[in-house]
Order: sequence, then structure tokens, then C-alpha cells
Amino acid sequence: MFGGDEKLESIYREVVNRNPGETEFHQAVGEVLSSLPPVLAKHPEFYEYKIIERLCEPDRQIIFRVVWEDDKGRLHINRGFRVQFNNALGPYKGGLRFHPSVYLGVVKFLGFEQVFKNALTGMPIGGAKGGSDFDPHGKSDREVMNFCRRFMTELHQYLGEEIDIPAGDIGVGQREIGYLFGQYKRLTHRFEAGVITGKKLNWGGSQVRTEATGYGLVYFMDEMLRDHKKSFDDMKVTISGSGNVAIYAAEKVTQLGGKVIAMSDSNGVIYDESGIDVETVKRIKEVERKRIKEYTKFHETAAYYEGGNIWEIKTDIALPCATENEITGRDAKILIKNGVIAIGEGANMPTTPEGIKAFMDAGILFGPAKAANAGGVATSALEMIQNSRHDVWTFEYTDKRLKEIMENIYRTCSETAEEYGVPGNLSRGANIAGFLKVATAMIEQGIV
Ligand code: NDP
Ligand code: 2IT
Repeated sequence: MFGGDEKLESIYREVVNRNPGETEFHQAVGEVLSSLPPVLAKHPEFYEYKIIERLCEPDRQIIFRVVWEDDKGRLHINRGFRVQFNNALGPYKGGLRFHPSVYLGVVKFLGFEQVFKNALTGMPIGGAKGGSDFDPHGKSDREVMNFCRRFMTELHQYLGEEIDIPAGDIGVGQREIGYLFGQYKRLTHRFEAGVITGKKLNWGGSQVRTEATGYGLVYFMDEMLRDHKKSFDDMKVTISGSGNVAIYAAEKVTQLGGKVIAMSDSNGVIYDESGIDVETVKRIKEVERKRIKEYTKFHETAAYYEGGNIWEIKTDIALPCATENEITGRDAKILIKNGVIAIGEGANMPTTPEGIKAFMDAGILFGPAKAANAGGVATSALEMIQNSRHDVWTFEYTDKRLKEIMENIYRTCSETAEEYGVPGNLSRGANIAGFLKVATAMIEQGIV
């Protein structure tokens, strides 16, 4: 796994032993560390300063109880998390996830990834992640508000526009950000807009933040395709999930001439060879908060498969935009057999190590999450700039900045892969480029 580098191997073992049971965290660490042997050969000082050990141990891990009341007056108890991973490049920055599967290992994997992703954006932001095992599905607005208020009552003391700035992730969108910000404002008596990103446009949000992760993913993939004399034009595209990232990836693919033929949620898959209508998906998911199977009520040509596996559908380009480890080694082999040419990771760590290996061995173009989904957090950083200047930018200007950032990230990953002897391997390129930026800053800032 580490190219025979025994020191790296022992650091990885130590991470596994110190963090028992946190399998997602082990996986994320293993993936980054396995890219590092050529870097460490050039830079032995990273060992001397124990940079890798320091990077694998978060600066701070906050775990708290959240008690909230439902509409019937019953009390519920959830667990809240914020892991402030590393602030070598700027204040802690990263989303909050509300999903029943959230536990410390998930928050730590996401926080670890965020450190390198944020470095790749070129913006001055460190890495963090947080969330709760609270499940917003089926809750009323009032219940979600109650939960968010209690969650922020505990968390607010650790946040600040120059300290730690949360945003959304799975289960946390503009509604939740609104309730969280409202409670922060009430507790601190400050309209500190830059303390959280993903806000509504009428009170400090940025144009394009809603679209940013999905659009950014497609800008990144478009750049990669162009580099290989290909494009989205006339391509069949499957996109897992039907949340924020999936919807805006689908919108941009369609704008660029591709055809989205399948999307999903945790219950099933919709499929339409003539193309999915994104506006209908937006209405069902963003406005009505219903299940994706509703789609077939509005489009006769569409089929719905309860419990279906979206990766079994023949496609040219696959964009996993739901959750971690959703493309297994088996799924990857099916996609390859069916002629897929490119994979773009909109979700965080959506492909298992076996899946990644299968894609690499088959020479499939592969846009790794850290790089390909960085448009969301990059636009969060653009939101922070506007907030700090009390300024508001246009959609066109913000979108142009996002596109430039994504093209830049693609170039950085591609050139770094080339420089370190793995041309075309953007996973390695992303890990190395992100690591070098953070590691160098840590050495420059001393042993703290
Ligand atoms: P949303 O909550 O808006 O949507 C999530 C979608 O994925 C839903 O369709 C959901 O289905 C599905 N999903 C979630 N968990 C599971 C699961 N365990 N199994 C199957 N399906 C699942 O979240 P986002 O779109 O914001 O996030 C999607 C992914 O993108 C995540 O990996 C997130 O970390 C990543 N990401 C998000 C960014 C952002 O700016 N929002 C930025 C960068 C990455 P259902 O409703 O049925 O649960
Ligand atoms: O995974 C991610 O990059 C996000 N959920 C977005 C984080 C952010 O701070 O905008």
C-alpha cells in the first residue's frame, strides 16, 4: 500500500490503533498516505517534523449532547460533533452533516479530506467537519428548527468568522443554515455573516453557492475531457443522489449538451433514456421534499426501480453524488464492462479502494473527490470574501471565479501527477499537491 516505505506503514498502523473502529477515517488516511512515498523521498524534513503524524491527529474534537423537543412535546437526544482538523492555511472550514449514519469516524474522514481539498482551492481556508446523527427526513420545519437551535447553542462558542466557519453537507441546506445562523446571532448579539456559509441570498449568501459543488464538478470534468479531446456533448451521464450536488451537476451537464439518463435517492433509481428533466427533480426534492419515485408521475417515459443499483445502467460518464463508498469494486467492473469513459466524484470518497484500483487499471478518466467537488467550499470562500467586505457580487462574476478555480485545480493535479512520475493519476496529483501546501505551511509556522 505504501510502496515498501516502512515508516509510512508504521504511521498508518498507529493511526488505525489510535482510532479503533473508525473505518472511514482509516480509509481516507490510507488513501492519502499511499500517494506520499515520492514526496517523502524528496522531502525528508516532513518526517523530521512529524508532519504526517500531526496531520492525522485533529487539532480539536468536540462532541456534545443535543436535546430537542418534537411537535408532540417528546424529548429526543442526539449527538453533535465538530472536528477542527487543521488551520495551517486559514480558519477551520467545512460542512455539517445531519444523517443517522454520522459518528466520529465519518466526521473525521470528512474533516481529513477537507484539509487537502481546501488547500487545492488556493483559498485561505483550513479544514474541519461536523454534524449529528439527527435525521431530518420526515421532520417538520419546527422540529428541524428546534434541533438546529439546540445544536448551535452548544457549538457557537467554538465558531467565529476568523475561527471556524461551518456550511452545509448531507441533510443540511439553506433551511438548516438559516436556523443555525439565527441562533448564533441571538446568542452572540452579532450579525456576523461570515461565520457560516450557504446562507440565503437575501441575508448574506453568495450567488452560485447553491449550484457550486455540482457546477464545479462538471467544470472540472469538462476540463479533463477537453484535455483528452472529448466533451460532454451527446454523452450519456448517470448521477447518483438527487440532493444539492446531484441536481446542479445534472443542470450543468444538460447545459453542456450531455444527457442525464438516471438519478437516485436512498430508496431507488429513476431512469429515462430520453433524458431526465432537472426542473421536475428540483421541485420534488427542493420544494416538496419527497422521494425520487414521484418523478414517474410527471414523465411517462421514465421508469423507477425500487432498491435498484444505478451503476448497472450503461453510461458514458458516471458522477457519484450521494455518499461514501457507493461505488464498490464490483460496481466499477460493471461500469467498465459497459464502456464508461470517465468518473467524476461529486460526493466525498464515493469510490472504494477496490473501485479506484479497477478504474486506474482500466485507464478510465477519474476525477477524485478532493479536487472535483472542491467548487462548493471554494464558493463558500468567495461568500466569506463578500461578507468581510459587505459586498455582493453578480451571478456571472461569481460563476466565472468558480470556473477559473476548477480549471486551476485540474491543472494543479495534472501537473503534480506528471512531476511525481504518475502522469494522468489525478488522485495522486490531488493528494500530493494538497499535502505539500499544508505541510510546508506547518513547517513555516513552527511546532505548535
Ligand atoms: P443532500 O442531503 O442534498 O443529498 C444527498 C443525496 O444523497 C440524497 O439524494 C440522499 O438520498 C442521497 N444519500 C445520502 N446518504 C445516502 C446513503 N447513505 N445511501 C444512499 N443515498 C444516500 O447532500 P449533498 O448533495 O449536499 O451531498 C452529497 C454528497 O456530496 C456528500 O458526499 C457530501 O459530503 C458531498 N459534498 C457536498 C458539498 C456541498 O456543498 N453540499 C460539497 C462537497 C461534497 P435520501 O434523501 O434518500 O437520503
Ligand atoms: O464537503 C464539502 O466540501 C462541503 N460539504 C462544503 C463545505 C463548505 O464549507 O462549503
